[in-house]
Amino acid sequence: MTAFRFADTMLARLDELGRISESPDFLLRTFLTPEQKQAHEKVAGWMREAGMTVHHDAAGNVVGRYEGSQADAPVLMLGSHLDTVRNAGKYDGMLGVIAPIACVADLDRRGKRLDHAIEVVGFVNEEGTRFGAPMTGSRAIAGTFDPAMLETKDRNGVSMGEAYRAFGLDPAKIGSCARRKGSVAAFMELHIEQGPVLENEGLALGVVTAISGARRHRVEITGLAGHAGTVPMGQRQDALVAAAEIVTFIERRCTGTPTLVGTVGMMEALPGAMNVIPGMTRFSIDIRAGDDATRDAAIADVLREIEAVCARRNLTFTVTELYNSTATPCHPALMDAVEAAIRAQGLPTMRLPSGAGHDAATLAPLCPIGMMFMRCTRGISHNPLEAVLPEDVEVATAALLHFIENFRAPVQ
Ligand code: HGY
Ligand code: MN
Ligand code: MN
Repeated sequence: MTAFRFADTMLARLDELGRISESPDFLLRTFLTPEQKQAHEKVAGWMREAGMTVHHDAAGNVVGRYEGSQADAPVLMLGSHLDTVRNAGKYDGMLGVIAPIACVADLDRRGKRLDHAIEVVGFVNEEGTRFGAPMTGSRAIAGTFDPAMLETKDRNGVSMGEAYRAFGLDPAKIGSCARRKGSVAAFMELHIEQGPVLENEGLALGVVTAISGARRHRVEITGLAGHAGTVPMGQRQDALVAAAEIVTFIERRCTGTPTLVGTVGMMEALPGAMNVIPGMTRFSIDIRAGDDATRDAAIADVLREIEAVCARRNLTFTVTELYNSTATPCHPALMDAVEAAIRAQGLPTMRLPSGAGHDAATLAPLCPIGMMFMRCTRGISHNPLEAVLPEDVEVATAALLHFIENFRAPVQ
């Protein structure tokens, strides 16, 4: 063990959370599961050890609070998500919860209180892995949760609303999580970069300038299941071949435009037998860009292509939009404060945009937002190969503590 002030405990905790999984073979911790409950209870214990009071809000977020000297001063909120993608790494999200807890624990050890309270939030369902619709916890706090998302279903046909009730929460109360505008001075999120830029530049930490806007759709194409051996090639209504044409169109359309990316991450061919022509396919579309106009133009072209392919092949289709987030700038004063905090560690830094979505973007309607990026090895994320350097964890936490102790509420 080294003599780090923060990193040893933090990495041990991140390993502990990394072992709370729905699968024995890979990390998977999704929304409204026993594993969510287990992870949140562990985090709640660490929050209490750090001198915070803890509550679980109606959306399922775990919220730690470290009081300030002025009870009604707008709070400085920090945090990130505790849920994961399938076959995840153990730093995406979790780092941004464990680090501010370590900062508050340090303040508590020194008996230091700020004028305002500090809140650390472990958000639920930032990824949308189980139901497709993401950002549930941060939307609840921002007051932008859309109850229609309660109708989205997981792969077993369980709706988000049913899952809430089975978990012991009343989805009708999610609206009570919404914070009053002006009650939160700012939201700050530490997150791994999930890309190669910082590592390529030899930098441990970066200042996030803006967060890309993403839109997610679920597509269902219906043709006619048939016998693989008897239906002539020219008489098929093959839903999977149509989907394949659309997937390659998405790649072509999203290649060559800076910041524009398109991904089909999930694909189901039904009924799913080797000797049956797929009568139905269900797949996801995730398209994002640094600006909404670029993204929306690509999506319009993709939707036209879906219509054209299905018309040509005598198929029907439905498209459901699950998520639509706008490209979100970080607050200039918070960017400056993050930069100052990084430089106070004696480090060079840079400003860079985030291609990944984050809870911070969802909170922008509520309060000024800022993000600090930390290098991750080879920029790999959403993959168990996700890795960080202990010394980066140490200096990121020291910089975050500097940000917290020098925080001045930006003008809203
Ligand atoms: O999809 C994203 O950008 C994030 O990991 N939820
Ligand atoms: Mn992620
Ligand atoms: Mn994340």
